Amino acid sequence: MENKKRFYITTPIYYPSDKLHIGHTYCTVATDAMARYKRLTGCDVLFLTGTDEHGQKIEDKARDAGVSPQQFVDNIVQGERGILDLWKLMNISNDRFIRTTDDYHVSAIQKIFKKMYEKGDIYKGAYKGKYCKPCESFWTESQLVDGKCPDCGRPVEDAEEEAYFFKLSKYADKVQDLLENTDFLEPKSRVNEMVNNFIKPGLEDLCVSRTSFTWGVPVDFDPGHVVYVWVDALFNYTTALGLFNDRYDDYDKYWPADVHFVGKEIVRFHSIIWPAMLMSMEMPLPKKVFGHGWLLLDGGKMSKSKGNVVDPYVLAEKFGVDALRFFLLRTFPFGSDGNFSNEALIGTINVDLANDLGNLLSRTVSMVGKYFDGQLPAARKEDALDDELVTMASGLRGRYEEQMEHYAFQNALAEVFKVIGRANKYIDENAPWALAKDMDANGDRLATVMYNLLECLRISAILLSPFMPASSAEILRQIGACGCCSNWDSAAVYGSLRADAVVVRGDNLFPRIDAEKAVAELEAIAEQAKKAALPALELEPQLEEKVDFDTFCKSDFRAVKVKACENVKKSDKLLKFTLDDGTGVDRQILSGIAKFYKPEELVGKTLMAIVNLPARKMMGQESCGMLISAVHTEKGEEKLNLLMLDDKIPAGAKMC
Ligand code: ME8
Repeated sequence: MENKKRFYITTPIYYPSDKLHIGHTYCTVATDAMARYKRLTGCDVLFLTGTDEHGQKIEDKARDAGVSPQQFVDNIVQGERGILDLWKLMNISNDRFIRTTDDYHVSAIQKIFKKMYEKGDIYKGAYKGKYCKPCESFWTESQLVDGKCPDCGRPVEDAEEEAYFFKLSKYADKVQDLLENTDFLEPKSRVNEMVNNFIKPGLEDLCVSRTSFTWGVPVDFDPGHVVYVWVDALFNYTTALGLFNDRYDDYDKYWPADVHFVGKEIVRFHSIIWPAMLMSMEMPLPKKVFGHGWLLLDGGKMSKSKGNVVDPYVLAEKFGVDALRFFLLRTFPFGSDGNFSNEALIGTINVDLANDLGNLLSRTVSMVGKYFDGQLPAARKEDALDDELVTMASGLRGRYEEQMEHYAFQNALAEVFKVIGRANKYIDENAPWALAKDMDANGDRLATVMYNLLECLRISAILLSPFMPASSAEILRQIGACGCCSNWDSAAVYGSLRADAVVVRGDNLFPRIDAEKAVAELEAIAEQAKKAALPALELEPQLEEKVDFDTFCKSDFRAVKVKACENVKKSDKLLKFTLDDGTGVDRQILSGIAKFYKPEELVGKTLMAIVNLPARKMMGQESCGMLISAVHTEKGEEKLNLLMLDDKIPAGAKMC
């Protein structure tokens, strides 16, 4: 054990603010495949995942749900169909699971914070800036994009409070050097993004404590402050090994990590803030941060609030855990974004698993059963027809390893499926059914053909085992491979399967899916989930009083087009609209909606207005009519949406 190469790999620790979706599952499955691959190659692997449970977002959600923050996160982490259940279902082989609310982690974070403070790298100041609540990120004005969070595009809020700061600026040059001159961050394309967007414009010191909420690790030497959630979260990778705590004691053994797998939007935290803090702590840096892409849905990010998340439970239960794991890593290049669709999932299952792998297995196993009663004879007769297949299968482990060492899961799987495809073609070329017609003359040749097929299946199953652990084990069982010819070494030695291996027929591993039916079922489930995700609206009570029809008909509703729109001076409520109402004379309407819209967002839009109200003056300006909006309250907050019409509708069109 002591001589084994160590490999420490981590996933991000997930926010238990909502149930996890397929995007989160993607990263954990990738990490699991890498951990299993490294174990297969003989490494002593530590695979860590966990949950990042502090922060204002969780505190707010718990309040909305009427429970304590701890109860809230407990439910999402360990409740029914929670995060732990999901990883169990997905056959995730993590060795450790950290929760940032665990006592040992909390006290270790306090010590880490104090150490950086005592060193002078954390100092007290006043924080004034912008805060994105969903991302738990502070931004300066200059970092905002169109006034919004540069990561998620959502509105930010003003924040001002006494706070501690980490001297991130002090480490800017060293971090830039790390990014530009080492392989610390991959894929390489992410390096330019980090250096050009964040380091070159000037790294500012980072606000690392908050006083406006309490759900976090308390700064023990200054009550009222809680540690910024990202400081708390990033150090999980080391507290889970025993840094500043007695819970574990293998920090020296496993740190520095070999690789942190992280999604692209949190590369900034892992490749700038994390190394800078480790430098401050005088700790070794992780060997690599790999920033993977997102799974998109209809070209956009999945999000609970959009109601477009894909539920991994539904897919795993419907198509099988291994099929889902396989699909995720076979279909999308790990470093780039990929579009998730039910059609793509079903297509991959039908083509790769049912047609290619499943068929190869069931044909081979049934032919060995039919022609040899499940056990091959020892006699052989080789042929030039075997050469290409045997050469391909013999070199497969090397080609696969080359790709896996670069985290290129998709390419590694493509190599395996080239051999599987070639083996299926080999069946057709050799037509075993024809050979079987004269067993006296062709028995030895038929045994050779069958043996080559079993060998291709054996080597493929070993190499597929990090991706599809249960199915691979079943393939090895069906082809009669014993432990010594199911391991990593034997995957490089063609001919390792015993000549007289006993083959047993088993279940069809990957049944073909009726795509049309399955897609319709999934769409119905998604529709239901979308409805369930819609926020409960607090609507204005409906009026009981009736208006007679003639009175109603007197109201003149028209389509109007916004020619210009601006804020009214000295008013933080009013917007002034110059509108084309189809009469050829501009109409001016003032509307108290500045809180909800920026003027420039509305220019060119087609809106609905009532145009025969008597003119009235607001802030000294005349308003001729009223724009129609929908209003409601959501979680106590007023919401307003202008009624927008199709731009094809001409200005002046009457609404009736
Ligand atoms: O970021 N496709 O937690 P998180 C691919 N707590 N990956 C996705 C994805 C998608 N559609 N959606 C989310 C956090 N992810 C922090 C991490 S680590 C010290 C702290 C990935 O639950 C996302 O990119 O919001 C991230 O890597 C991970 O899920 C966890 O996201």
